[in-house]
This record gives sequence, C-alpha cells and structure tokens, in this order.
Amino acid sequence: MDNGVKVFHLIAEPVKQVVIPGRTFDLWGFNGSAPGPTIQANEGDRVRILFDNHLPEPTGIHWHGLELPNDMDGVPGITQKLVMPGERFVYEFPLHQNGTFFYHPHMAMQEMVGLLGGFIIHPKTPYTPRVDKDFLIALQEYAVLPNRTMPNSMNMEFNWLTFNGKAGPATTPLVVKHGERVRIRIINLGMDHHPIHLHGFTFWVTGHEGAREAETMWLRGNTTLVGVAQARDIEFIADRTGEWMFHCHLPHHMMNQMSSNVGPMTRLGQGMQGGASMEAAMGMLRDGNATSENKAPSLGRGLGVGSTTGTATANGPLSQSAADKAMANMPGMDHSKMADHGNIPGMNMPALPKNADQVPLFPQDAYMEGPMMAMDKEVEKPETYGLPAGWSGFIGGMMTLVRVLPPEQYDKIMELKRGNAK
Ligand SMILES: [Cu+2]
Repeated sequence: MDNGVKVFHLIAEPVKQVVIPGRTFDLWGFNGSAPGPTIQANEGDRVRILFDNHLPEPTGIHWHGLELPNDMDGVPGITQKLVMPGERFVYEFPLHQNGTFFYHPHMAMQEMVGLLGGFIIHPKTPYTPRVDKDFLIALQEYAVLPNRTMPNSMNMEFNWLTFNGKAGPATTPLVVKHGERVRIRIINLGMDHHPIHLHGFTFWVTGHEGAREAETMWLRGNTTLVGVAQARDIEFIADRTGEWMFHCHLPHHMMNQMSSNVGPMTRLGQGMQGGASMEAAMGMLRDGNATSENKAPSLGRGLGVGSTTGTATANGPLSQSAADKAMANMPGMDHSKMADHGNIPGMNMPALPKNADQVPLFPQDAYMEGPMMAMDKEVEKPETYGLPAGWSGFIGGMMTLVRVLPPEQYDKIMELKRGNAK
C-alpha cells in the first residue's frame, strides 16, 4: 500500500517453465513464471502497477476487460509509447468493476509465448451464496517442435496444452472438502477455444468476463466453451466425494505431443520422422532407395492422390510387434516399464487380444495411455496424495482432477501442504 494505492510490481522476462517433468520450455512470462501471478484487488481500489520490461524487445501491458482511462489501456503505438527493453512504465487506475479479468501484452506473438496473468477484482458487496474455494485456471497452448525448447508462435497446431502452465499429469488437482461450494474461474489466451468439462456435477455458469451475472441468468451445464480472450466463472456444490475429471474435451487437448508434426507415434518406419536428423528429414539417401520401406516418401505426407504408399497419415493396422517397436523408440519412454506392459505396483496392463493387429485402426489408445505412460513419482505433490497407482498415465494436456474428499483425507492433504510450505 502507498497512500491508499495498492501497488504491484510486474516484470516481463524470459522464464524457464517446467511444463511437465522432463520438458522445460523457454517461455516469456511475468515474475518468473508463465502464466504470471494473479493480481487480486477489491472493487473501489486504486491500483498502481510498476511494470518493468526485461524482455529483449518492446512491449506494453493491456488490462483485458477493465474500464479505465484510455492512456492506461496499454496498447503500444496507440494509447502509449512502446515500453522499451530495460524501461519501466507505471500504470495507475481505479477499479470500479468486479469479476474475472486478465492482463497480457497487446503484442500478438508475445501473447503466444506465455505472457498472460489473471486479474481478479473482488466485489464490494460479497457474492452470495459464498464459495468455500475459489480457483483460477489460465489456459495456454504451445507448439514446441522436435528438439526445441521454444514454442513456435507461428504454428496453428499445438502439442502442449496447459492449465496454469502445466500439462497433465503435472497439473495440480483442485482439492475440495465434501459439501463445499466451489468456484472455478477460467481464462483463455491462445489460438483455440476450449470446451471445459467437469464430471459428476452440473455447474452454474455464473460469470462471463465481467461482473457475476444475476442468478436468473446463470446457465446450468457440465461443459462451458471458453473462447479465446474470454473468461468464464463456474460454481457448483461438491456434494459427492470422488476423483472427478476436469478437462478440455477436445481429444487432442487431453493428450501430450498430439500433433502431426511431432513424434512418430504409431507411424514409425514410414515417412519423415519428427526429430530426425537434417539428412534423414531432407530425404538424403544413406541406405536403400527412394521408395524403400523405411524411406518413402521422404516428405511423409501431402504428395498427392497418387502417393498412396507414402501417405502414412492414418493409424494402423500395424502389427503388434511393429507397434511395440515404435513405442520402444519413442524418446522419453521408460522402456523397462514397457517390456511387461506396465510395471507400476498395484496396476497391471491387461494383455491385448492376439488378433488385435488384424483389426483396422488398431492401435489407437492401446499404447498411448496407461501404466507405461505413468509418472506418479515425478509429478507427486500433496494434492496427488492417495490417488490410485498409475493414475498419471491417464491424465494429459489440459486435464486435472477435482478431488472431492471426506474430511480426514482432505485434512491430510492440507497438512502435507503446510509441511511443504515450511
Ligand atoms: Cu482445448
């Protein structure tokens, strides 16, 4: 506080963001992370934001949805001068709204590499009924091409989908006590609209990027489409215990690396492999000939109707041994777990039917989810306490859990969290 003004300090800077253990990306964020910290203030506050640009290029900060003086709107070249590298710009304005908002540079390519943060304005008159839990989830997506740590902001297809900067199973489950009323605020800044779905409950959509709606306006549902640049608030009463999925329902957004320009997945041995060396990727012949089994065609796809031998675009059927081989060659896979289809204590991968490879479309998920993708230990945190062994093999991308727990288990997790905080 400074003479009745709430003062915040935001630094835009390059950050190393662990999106999932083993994958640390070079992003641009605020105060050390992408997304940046959530600003919280009250309706009626006057706020001052000291903004330092530690990026190597000019920028500015736009306050998305706020009704403020034009010269505070943060649009470089229109409402203010560019904030040059090393410079500070001071934003100051009164808040007369309440609701869920966010901040980001008004520089489109910078928006795509992590620069986003939530801005919550609590109401002067408390919302009723009150909630016991109030979460904010920022939706962001990145296209990180093979052998890179930096997202390609020109891509239109994304292989890393994140909740608050983490891809499942590294996302943090929302832990609530049985019977609590829960609010989840969701903000989206990316290239895709995300249908966010909650299992087991019918929620109310109580807010659409602004003040909370009057109760008569609340829509009931279990999926809400959070469009690009939109915010949605949902509320529900957690009156049934259990592990309830909470996720974007676009199938490719429920997985990691689900993009045609990365990974060989089930197509190993045909076409151009993601992550191949320059020589291999360019189709330089080191062995065989241009139409040999393991080469043709070097460009992998898009060679026209006639190129049927090379259109390695559909899954299988691939022989089971070939699928095993494909998986064994995937970087980052734990091969020891693969050998017996999963080696997580308490969880066994059932054997697949012998003729699985005779069935068109096999395999789809057989080798893409489950024990061999599990990384329980690597993503362990208080909020994952007590989940079934191997759980992490079934959560990817924009996906986490709302854990509605009986008091004892809830208290145990809170105790673990306090222990971590010490
Ligand atoms: Cu999505």
